[in-house]
Amino acid sequence: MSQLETVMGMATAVFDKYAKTEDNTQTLTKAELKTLLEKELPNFLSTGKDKDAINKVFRNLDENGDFQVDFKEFVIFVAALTCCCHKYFEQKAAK
Ligand SMILES: [Ca+2]
Ligand SMILES: [Ca+2]
Repeated sequence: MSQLETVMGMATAVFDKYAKTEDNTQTLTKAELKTLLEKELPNFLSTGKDKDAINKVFRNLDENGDFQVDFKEFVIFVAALTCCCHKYFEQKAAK
């Protein structure tokens, strides 16, 4: 697989891993999202100190308002976050 294909596969694997912990296996609850962010994005999002932060992130991600984050909503979030971090990754790659 190419690098990009690997990234796509890994994004899917990460989502599945946390989505299947509780409730609907196809979607993330707020608790599942919180664990995912803490474990997988510790450098980008610190939700630990601000108790309301996870609520804000969850509300922003849950575009259709069903109190679950589905794969599409997750991918949009990852894409948006990657855009925000574009410069950061460029600098890292240049080193
Ligand atoms: Ca779930
Ligand atoms: Ca949703």
